[in-house]
Amino acid sequence: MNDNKKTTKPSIIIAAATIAVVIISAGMILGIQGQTSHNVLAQSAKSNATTAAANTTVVTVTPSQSTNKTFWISTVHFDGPTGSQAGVACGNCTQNTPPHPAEKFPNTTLPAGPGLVLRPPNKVGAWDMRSFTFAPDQIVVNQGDTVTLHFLGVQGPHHVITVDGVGTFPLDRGQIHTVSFTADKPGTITYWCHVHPPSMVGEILVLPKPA
Ligand SMILES: [Cu+2]
Repeated sequence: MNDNKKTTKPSIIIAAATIAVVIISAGMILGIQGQTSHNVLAQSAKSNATTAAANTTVVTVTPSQSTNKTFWISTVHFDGPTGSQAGVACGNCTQNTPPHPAEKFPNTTLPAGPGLVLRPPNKVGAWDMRSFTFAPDQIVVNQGDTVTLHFLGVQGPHHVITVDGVGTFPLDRGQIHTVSFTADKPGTITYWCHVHPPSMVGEILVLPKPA
C-alpha cells in the first residue's frame, strides 16, 4: 500500500503540473489574442475615421440671388406637461404624451394674456405650461425683396393676425392666408396675434442694401 502511494504521488504531481502549464499557456495565448484583437479594432476604427475624413467633400455653395422670398408661418403652441404627484399617468396631456415626473407647481405670475397659460395642478397633481407663438418667429430678408408669407393655422382654433403695415386677417385651424409686400426700407416688421398676447409675436428683419 505504502509503495503504491509512493509511486502514485509523483505522477499526480506531474499531471497537475502539466495541467497548470496548459492553463497558463492557454491564458497567455488568449491574452495575446485579446490584445491583438483590441489593437486590430483600434486600428480599424482609426482607419474608418481617416476614410470618413477622406470621403468628406467640402463644396462651395452660391446662395440664391432671388429677391422673391417665400415663407410658411405656422401657428403653434409649446406645451410643457408634468406628471401627477402620484407619479402615474399624465393628467392634462394626451394619451400619446409619455408621462413626466411630478414637479412642484411654481406659482409664477405670468404677463397678462391668453398666449401664456399656466394650468394649476389638477386632482392628481399634474399641471402644465403652454406658450403660443409662430414658427418661425423671426425671418430675415433684404431691403427691396418681394416677401410672401403663407400663414397656416396649425395649433389653436382661431387667431386674428396683423402684419404691421400690411393688414389684419382672421386665421382658423386648417386655413391658409397669404400676404405679399415689398420690404422697401431696412428695419423690422412685426407680425402678431390679437388673440394670444403677449407671446404670439414674430419679426421680419429687413437688412439694408449694401452701399
Ligand atoms: Cu393666436
